Amino acid sequence: GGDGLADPQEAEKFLRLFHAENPSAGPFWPRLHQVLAEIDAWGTYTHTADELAYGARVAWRNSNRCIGRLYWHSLRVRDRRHVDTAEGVAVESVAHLREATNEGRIRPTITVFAPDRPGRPGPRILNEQLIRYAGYRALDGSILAGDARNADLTAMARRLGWSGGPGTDFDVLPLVIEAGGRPPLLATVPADAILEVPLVHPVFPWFAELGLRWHAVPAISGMCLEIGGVCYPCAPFNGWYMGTEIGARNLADTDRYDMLEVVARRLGLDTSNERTLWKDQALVELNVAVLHSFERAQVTITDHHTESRRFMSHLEREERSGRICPADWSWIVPPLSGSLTPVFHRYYDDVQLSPAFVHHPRKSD
Ligand code: HEM
Ligand code: NRG
Repeated sequence: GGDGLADPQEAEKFLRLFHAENPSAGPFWPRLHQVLAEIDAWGTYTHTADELAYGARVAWRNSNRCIGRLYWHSLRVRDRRHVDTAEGVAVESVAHLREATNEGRIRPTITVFAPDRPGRPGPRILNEQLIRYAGYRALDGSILAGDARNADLTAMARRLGWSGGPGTDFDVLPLVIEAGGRPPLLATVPADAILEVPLVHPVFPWFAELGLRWHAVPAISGMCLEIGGVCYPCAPFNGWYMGTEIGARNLADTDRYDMLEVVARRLGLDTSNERTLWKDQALVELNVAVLHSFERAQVTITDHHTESRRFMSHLEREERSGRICPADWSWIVPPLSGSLTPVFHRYYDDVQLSPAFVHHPRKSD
């Protein structure tokens, strides 16, 4: 839990799973006794490199909200448990971005930093993702530029001494990293570690003039990786985007970039009445632009039709392996054309298995 103590029952459950699914890993009982003795002596224990890698992959497999789990087995695991300083986390997070970005051929990757131990909490990245766009809030609370979702973190970074970016809608925030009980460190992510895609439309030349862009890699840094009772509070991971995350949420939600009306106007749609379905039409064109632009830039991205079919194969494969595959319908069904995808037309078990990724309480306020 939060105190850095590892629950011996959670440790045993994980070791059973690890040895059941990895018969070549050696005998279970000696390892269990070793781990229980470690917990007795220190309140926690140290995973082997194989246990860590497997635990991280199974945490992905157990992510009920993730539609992208078919390739859970191929997650690249960077074992950086010896890194526990804010400077070290900054350097290795940037290295993670470079390796994961791979010039657009994105590689699903996780970097695992030092765990919580009794009396010695591990480091923390306060940003929700390694790459996030600043949101600049005026005194009256309105948003002057950027991503409103990150306005709290932006304000926090400024309190800590960040002078702010140029003030565009797409200024990348510095990393805000806590470690060793010291005040948070601000670390700039170098521009050449951030791949971005300018958005254009395959048919409408005016679309490029909107000046929209998005970063190539979604790298979640605000979740704790829990394996066998041990919490790794700093374990940024990434896969690649599904187009709807950008086109149907980040750029479309009214409390994010809120672009539908602008797009609809440029399309010449009748926006006087919702029943013309101008929002729906604009939403489709925005999503067409996202998929087209990433493809043009040779950056890995998936569409919601393909990914839904892959997820159905994943479900089938898991069931054939004798496992249940828990899922959260409300997160799995894409936010665009839900009923056109097979994932819409059924329900799922939604139990929480372990290992798991768990949200930290938001700390940026
Ligand atoms: C959530 C797709 C890789 C763990 C999601 C969501 C999508 C998605 C569409 C829902 C996001 C939302 O609605 O905001 C994908 C795709 C991947 C991928 C296409 C490509 C390989 C990964 C990897 C991990 C992971 C590598 C972990 C190792 C998660 C978790 C969530 C999630 C924990 C829930 C996040 C939250 O609660 O905010 N994924 N994912 N995914 N994914 Fe994946
Ligand atoms: N919707 C968020 C990202 C959430 C996770 N999505 C992934 N994860 N694709 C956004 O930035 O739009 N992943 O690890 O690939």
